[in-house]
Amino acid sequence: MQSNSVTLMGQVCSEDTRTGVLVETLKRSFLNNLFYVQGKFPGIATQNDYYMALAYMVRDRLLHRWIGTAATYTKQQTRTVAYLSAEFLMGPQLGNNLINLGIYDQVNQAMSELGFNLEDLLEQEEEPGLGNGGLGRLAACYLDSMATLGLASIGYGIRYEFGIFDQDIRDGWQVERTDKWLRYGNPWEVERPEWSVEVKLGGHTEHYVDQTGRGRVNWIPYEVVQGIPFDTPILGYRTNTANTLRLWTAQASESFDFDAFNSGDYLGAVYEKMASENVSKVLYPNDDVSQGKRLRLTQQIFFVSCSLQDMFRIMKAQEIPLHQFADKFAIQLNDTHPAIAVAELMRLLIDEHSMDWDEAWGITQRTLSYTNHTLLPEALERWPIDLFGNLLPRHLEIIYEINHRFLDEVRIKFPDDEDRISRLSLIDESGERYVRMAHLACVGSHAINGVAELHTQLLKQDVLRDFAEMYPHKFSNKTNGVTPRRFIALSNPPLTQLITDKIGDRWLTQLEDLRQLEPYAEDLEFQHQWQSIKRATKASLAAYIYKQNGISVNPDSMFGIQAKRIHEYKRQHLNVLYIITLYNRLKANPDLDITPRTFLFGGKAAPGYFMAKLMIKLINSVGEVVNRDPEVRDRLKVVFLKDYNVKLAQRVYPAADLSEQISTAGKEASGTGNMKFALNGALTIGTLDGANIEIREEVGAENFFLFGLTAQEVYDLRGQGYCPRDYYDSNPELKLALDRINSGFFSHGDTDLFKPLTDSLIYHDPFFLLADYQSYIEAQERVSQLYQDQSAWTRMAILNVARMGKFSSDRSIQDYCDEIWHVDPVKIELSNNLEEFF
Ligand code: CR6
Repeated sequence: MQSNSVTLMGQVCSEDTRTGVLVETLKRSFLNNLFYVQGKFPGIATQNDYYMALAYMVRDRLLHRWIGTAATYTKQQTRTVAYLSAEFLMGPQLGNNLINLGIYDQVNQAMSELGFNLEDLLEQEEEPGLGNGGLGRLAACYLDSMATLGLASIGYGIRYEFGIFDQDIRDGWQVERTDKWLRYGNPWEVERPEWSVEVKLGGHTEHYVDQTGRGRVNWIPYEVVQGIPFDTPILGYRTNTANTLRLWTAQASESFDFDAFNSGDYLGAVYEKMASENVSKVLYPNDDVSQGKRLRLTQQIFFVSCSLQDMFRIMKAQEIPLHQFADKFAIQLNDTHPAIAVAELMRLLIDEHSMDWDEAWGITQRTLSYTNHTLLPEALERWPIDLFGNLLPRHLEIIYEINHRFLDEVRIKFPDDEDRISRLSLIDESGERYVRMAHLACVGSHAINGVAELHTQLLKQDVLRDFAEMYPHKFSNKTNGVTPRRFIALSNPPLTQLITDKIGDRWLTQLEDLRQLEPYAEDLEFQHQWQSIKRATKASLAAYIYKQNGISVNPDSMFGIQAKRIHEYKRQHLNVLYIITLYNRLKANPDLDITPRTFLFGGKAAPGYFMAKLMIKLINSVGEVVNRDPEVRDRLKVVFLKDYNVKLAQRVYPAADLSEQISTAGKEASGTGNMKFALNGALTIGTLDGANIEIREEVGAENFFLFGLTAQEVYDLRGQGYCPRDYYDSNPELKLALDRINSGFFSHGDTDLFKPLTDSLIYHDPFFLLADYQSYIEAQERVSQLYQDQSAWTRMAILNVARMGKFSSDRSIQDYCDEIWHVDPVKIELSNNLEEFF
C-alpha cells in the first residue's frame, strides 16, 4: 500500500489518519465516520449506522484511485467503452471493495478490536437489485473485469428507486414486496447534479429550411424530463483503476411547466412533476420477456439520451471534435433495451449538431455494437407504431429514413426478393405495425454478437438469419463469463485459500492458471481438504435454511441446487418430476437404499407469469409432503429458498454438490449460474444448451452429466408433431408422478390446483419435459451412483474447477476488446500530488 497523504493547493492534507490502512488508522476513521457522518455514538447507534461508518471508511480509501483514474482519462483523452444496460445487478459492494482493495484482513482485525464482527456488518448491506437475473449480473461482472483489466469504461443505466421486488413465500405462493433499497441511504454513490441533462418526450416535429437552404427539424416536445447522474466507483482487483457506474434518476425539469405554474395551477403543475419522476421509479420485473409498456420505452429513451448527451459533454470538456466521436467511444448495447441509441445518436448529431446524414450514419455505425441475449420470441422487443410515434415522433421519422436507405441497400444485394424486404424491414407490417428493435440494433451497429457458441449459431441460422446473410462480417460469438473475484474470492474464502496454497494467487486474474490444480485431483490429502471445505459450506447453508425455513437438512446428503429465475423453459418442474419419482419409489419400497439428497431451489417468478408462480407453489407443496413423511426418513428433503438475490447466491454456489442446468436445448442463450456453480466445485447435470456445451467441452464429457435432446432433435421432433401424451402413456414412472400431482396428493386433495401445469405438460409440453424425462432420470441415477464414491466425486469436482479458466469474465472482455471495441488498457499512476491533476 502506498502512502495516502496528499498535497493539494500547497497543503498536505487527507493524511494517513483519514485514508491509511493500518489497523489503528482504520479504527479511528471508522469512529470518526460514526460521529461526524452518521452523527451517532455507540449508545444509540444502530447496526446500520455501523455499517454506514464502515462503508464510508472504505469509500474514502477508494476515492484517491477514482480521482486519479478520472484525471488520467481526462488528460490522455482515453478511448472509452460505454456499456449501456437497463440493468446492473451489482450485489453488495462493501465486501467486494475490501477484496479488491486488498484490505479485508486489516479491516476484519480493526472491527474485531472494536468489538464488531465484520461478517455481521457485511450482512447489513442492502443490495442494489437493479436487475432481473443473468443479463444484469453479466453487466456487473463486465464492469468488474473492465476495471481489473485497466480499461477505461463507464456503465450507463437507470437508478431505479425500486429494484427487483423482494420475494416472500406465503402458503407456498410467491408474494412480492417493494424493494426499498435506498431507505437508509446509499453510501457508495455520489450525486452529480451539475451534470444533469434534459430529455424530450412526446409532442410533434416541425420541418423548415434554414438560411443556408438546409432542411431542418424542430421537435417541440410535450414534456421534458431531467436526468440526474449518480456515480458509483467500480474498483478493479488490486489495481489503481476505479471506473464509474453512472445511473440516471428522473426529475421533472423546472422549466417545462412554467405555464401551469404561471396560470396559477400550482397543484396541477406539481402533479405533472411527480409523473415525470415515475420514469426511474421501478425496474420491470420480467426476465427474457418484453412487456411493451409505454413507461418502459420512456425508461429506455430516458437513460439512452442522458448517456449520449453525457458523452457529448465529455467530448466538449476534453475539446475533442464531434467527428471523432467513434474514436472516443465504443458503445455496447446490452440487448435491445438501449437500441433506441441508434436513432437518438443520429438525432443528436443531425438535429442538434447540424451534421449531415451520411457522416452521422458513419459515426453511429462505427460507434455502436449490439449483444443479443435471447432467442425467445416473447423477449424480442417491438413497439406499436402509434405508441412509438406518440412518445418519440422525431425518432420515428429518423427510423423511417434509416429503413428507407437500408431497404434500398437490400434491394441491390438481393434483387426481386420482396419477401426478404418485408422480413428485414425495421417495421413489422404483417398485421398491426411495429418497430422492431433488434432490427434497428442490427442495422445501426458494426458488430453483433450472441453470448455462447450455440446461441450465436442459432441466431445466425434462425432469428437473425436475414441479417447474417446481409452482413455476415458483423456477426461473432462472445461467450459469457463471470468474475472470479466476487464468485470465489469473496464468496468462498476457504476454497480460495486452498487453491492459492497450491498454485499461488495469480489465478484470480489469470483464471487459466487453475489448470495447475489438475495434478492434485488424484491427491487423497488434497481431496480430503477439498471435501472438508465443501462439508463446512454445506453446514453453513444448512444453518441458514434452518433459520429461514425451519427445515433441518443433512449436510452429508447430496445438495443439488437449481437457483435461477423461475421459467418454464428452465424446467424447474422437470426437477420436481424427478423428486416425485424418487419419493414414489421410496413409498413403494421403504427400505430402498438411495443416496440421501437435498433438493434446493431459489428464484423469482415474474409477477404476471402465472405458470411460473404455480411452479413455485408446486415445489413448496411437494416439499411440504416429502419433508414431513416419516417413511422418507431424511433421505429426501426439498427446500425453496426465498428471495434469491446476489447476496444469497454467494452463499449458495459454494455449498452445491450438483448444479442443475436443465433447460430445453436451444432455449437458454448462455446461462452464467452454470459457470458459478462449476467454479465452486459443483458437478453439472445438464442439457446441450447455452454455455453448458462449452463447459462440458472444457471439463471433459466424462466429468459432466449429460442428458436430453439436442437443439436439432427438439427442432425435428417439433416438426414431426410432438405428442407428449405418448410419453405419459408409455412410461409408468412418469405417469405415476404426474398422476400423483393430479390426484391432489400434494395439494390437500385439491385436484384442480396444478391442473394448468399438468395439462400443459401432457397435452402441449412446449418445453419437451416429457420427451427428456427418462433421459434425465437416468442421468440422475448416474449422479447418485457416483456420489457414493466420494473420492471419485471429489476428483471430478477438482477437475471441473481446474478446467473452468475459459469462463472468467476477463476472457470475455478481452474478446470484446480485441474483436469489437479495439481499446487498450490504460495505466493509472497514482500521484500523491493532486496538483498534477490541474
Ligand atoms: N435471461 C439469457 O436468458 C444469459 C443472460 C446473459 C439472458 C441467459 O441465458 O446467460 O441473458 N437473456 O447473457 C435476457 O435477459 C434477454 C437472461 O438473463
